Amino acid sequence: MRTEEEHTVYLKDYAPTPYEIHEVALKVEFLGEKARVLAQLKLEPREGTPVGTPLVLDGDELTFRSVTIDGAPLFERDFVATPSSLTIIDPPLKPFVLDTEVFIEPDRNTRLMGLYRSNGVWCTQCEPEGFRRITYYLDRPDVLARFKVTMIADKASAPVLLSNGNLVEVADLDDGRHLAVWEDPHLKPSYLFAMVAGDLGRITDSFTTASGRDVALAIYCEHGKEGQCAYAMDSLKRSMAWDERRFGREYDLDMFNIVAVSDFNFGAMENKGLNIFNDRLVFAQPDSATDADYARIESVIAHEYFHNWTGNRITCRDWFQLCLKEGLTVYRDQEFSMDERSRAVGRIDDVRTLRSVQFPEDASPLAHPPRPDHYKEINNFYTATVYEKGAEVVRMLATLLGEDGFRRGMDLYFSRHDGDATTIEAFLDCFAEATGTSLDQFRGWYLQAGTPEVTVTDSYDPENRRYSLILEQRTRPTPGQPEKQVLTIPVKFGLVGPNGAPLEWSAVSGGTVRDDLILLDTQSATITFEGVANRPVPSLLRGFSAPVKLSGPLSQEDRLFLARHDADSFNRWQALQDVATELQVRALRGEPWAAQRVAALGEALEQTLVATELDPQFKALALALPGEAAIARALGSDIDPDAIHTVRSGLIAALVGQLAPTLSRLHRQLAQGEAYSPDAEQAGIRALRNGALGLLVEGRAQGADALAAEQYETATNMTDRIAALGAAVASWTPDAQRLLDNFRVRFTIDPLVLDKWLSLNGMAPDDGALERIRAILADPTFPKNNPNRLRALMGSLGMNNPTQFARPDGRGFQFVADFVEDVDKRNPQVAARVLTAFRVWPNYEAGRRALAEAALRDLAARGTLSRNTADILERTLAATMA
Ligand code: B3K
Ligand code: ZN
Repeated sequence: MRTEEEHTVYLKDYAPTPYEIHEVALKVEFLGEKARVLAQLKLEPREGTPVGTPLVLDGDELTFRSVTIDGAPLFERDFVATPSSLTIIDPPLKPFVLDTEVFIEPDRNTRLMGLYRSNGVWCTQCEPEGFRRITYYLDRPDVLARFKVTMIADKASAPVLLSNGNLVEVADLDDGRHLAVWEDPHLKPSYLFAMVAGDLGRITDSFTTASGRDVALAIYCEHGKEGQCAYAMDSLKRSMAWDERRFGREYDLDMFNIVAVSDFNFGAMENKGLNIFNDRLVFAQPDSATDADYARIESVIAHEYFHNWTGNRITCRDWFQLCLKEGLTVYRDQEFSMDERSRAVGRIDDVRTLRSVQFPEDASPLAHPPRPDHYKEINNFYTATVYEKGAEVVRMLATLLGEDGFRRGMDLYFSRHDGDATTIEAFLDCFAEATGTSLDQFRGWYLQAGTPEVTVTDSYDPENRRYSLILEQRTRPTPGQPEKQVLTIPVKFGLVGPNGAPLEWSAVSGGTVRDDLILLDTQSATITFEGVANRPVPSLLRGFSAPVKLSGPLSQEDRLFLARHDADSFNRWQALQDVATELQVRALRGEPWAAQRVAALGEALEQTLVATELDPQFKALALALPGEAAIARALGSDIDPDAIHTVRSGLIAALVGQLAPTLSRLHRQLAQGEAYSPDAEQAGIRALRNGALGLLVEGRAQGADALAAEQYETATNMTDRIAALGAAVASWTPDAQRLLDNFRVRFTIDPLVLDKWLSLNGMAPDDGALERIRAILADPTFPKNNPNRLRALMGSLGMNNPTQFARPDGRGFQFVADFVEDVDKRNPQVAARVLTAFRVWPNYEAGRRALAEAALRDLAARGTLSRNTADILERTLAATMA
């Protein structure tokens, strides 16, 4: 495999730069297809830098024009300029000013890193290493400087000129051009730099901070979309208020701007004072966005805003520390969404995401710790492990230290490190110091890959009224980490008595137990409770208090008992999931269906559905039985997706046979008359109603297909319409193709709605799926460079279509590999992301395993790949050597 220049970066090699940059003055002229960038850097050798240490600035695809130091041009022997670096051989050993001039080509930038053009609008993406595609720089997060930016563009085509910080000057120039000068008073790393120039509409609002600062808020968007930005604006204001209330954090500039763009490699970016968003995370109106879209917009707006403190004011020393800002900020946005909506439901949702995205990563050849210690391509480490597991680690910290202790640690972190580029160790030190707790062992969570498995057995001695729990932890080896450390695992628990009430105990010994928390910090622990009147049913890992796989001592009866009685709503939900999973795993291992057990699950679901104390959204989650991927995870190896599909369909058909009357009644009764609102309460009712419909269709209940078709036709909002269509497509009913065609015609204009259609095409389980996808990609009108479109279609095929991706004839693997090779030439980040669908390949049964490996090897043999894609491919294939 030939790849771009290759090198591995190691955490142990970290050293500060020999030169510091204090100030940056950029002047950017937007000239048709090109842009001219003049950069003036005020530099100073760091104390101790030896004479003659070269200054090496990063670049990437830059066209060099000129360089001066303190105003004087350099001789050719004094510097080396290439598209990817500028080296000053022997810089002055005192403060000096470096001026450079380069040209760049935003119109040809299909990688969407650096300065590029989306729908005619110039915009930037610099994290992690995009600034070097704009100008020569020390492009790393520990170089903090003050930025002043002058933008010059044609006024008619780019009336809006935005950058970070505050607008300090505007002026009209001759020949129709104008300029804007922006100054950011805060020191920042280059990855937080941003610039937007174009013809955009906007909505405005304002927010007054707790200490009385008036902040002008604006969301910029394509003309005509202003009406779709209201929910994002509302989410922003609620986020600003929440961060003041919950963490005492205020905003620190006079303006806060958000720009929605159509071409963006991921969700959004927290540039200081100028967040840039993928438009799918800004635009919402009831007939094109679903409840889930609204919730996602709320959480990402919050996430990027919260970065202002966790990420921007306090940033990362190096990219190994990425989860210092990402894990912590995901934790904060999860808490925000739970406070704004429902805690119980939010927790289940977050755990579902963790298990479906991060657990598979952690069990794959791509497994890595939340804080990795080496990388070849940092873009490949914006992963579920860094984000979602990173958030779980922070959540465990909060669980261990309690609400007050956690807040004291956060306060210390904010006060001690404001203005720093820092590390995970420094972060943990704040909590250790603020609470007097040693976190040495806890730190292992950041350094170790793999999902720990916690196995629990129990025994009850009625004579002595003694109950014991034996807990053991184990983490399997992951690539590069054959030996694993014992971790500190907080296991929240309760003992539930026969009538459903908590069981008391008089004394507890062995292990560390604090109130409702077992601290498992040894490889195994036996915990004995004295004075326990009856055999309890243990409710373990309440609220999913640690990101582990738990296998407990519970029988099906115990689980169904907890599903009804547990005071912890997470475990009520978990109990039903576990029962459904176990039934399917048994069937897949060749045991005949135990009709009685299925009936008992059906009964428990029925009781859940009619329980008056449970909220509809929770019920909807209970109805969402573990998907095919979850069953595959429970099996672990020798996966045959077709067998899983068959078994799961069998279980659903049996359950629906029992539940159909209740499900139909719910569907009828929960129809909403009032006007659509995205609030959690209404959304919960829709989720339950649509969950009922989905199950009826999946279980092939009589009349269900027609019901779905009818709902599709008569729906008054996108949530209900797409739910009906999705149900038809997922079960590939006789109406599915007709409804899909109808949807395509009905929504020709809105690209974000097109994405929904593309996703459904990507996940359709029928045998015609690949041919349809091939035809979509071959259509000359298909926007083949837009990341949203590509990911909607191909991400969905790779990640949400287990039977067609892993077809037994290997055509699914081949198809995705061909796509990766093609798109890699234009957008390596999209290609690498789609390729990660293969990470599960070692777990397939032998036939599919061989086919998947062949597709990967063939891709490796086929020519030059980007560093992004080559890195994923190499690591994915390394599994064979493990
Ligand atoms: N920090 C950005 C992600 C940048 C991804 C670069 N490949 C968005 C976020 O996490 O908030
Ligand atoms: Zn983030």
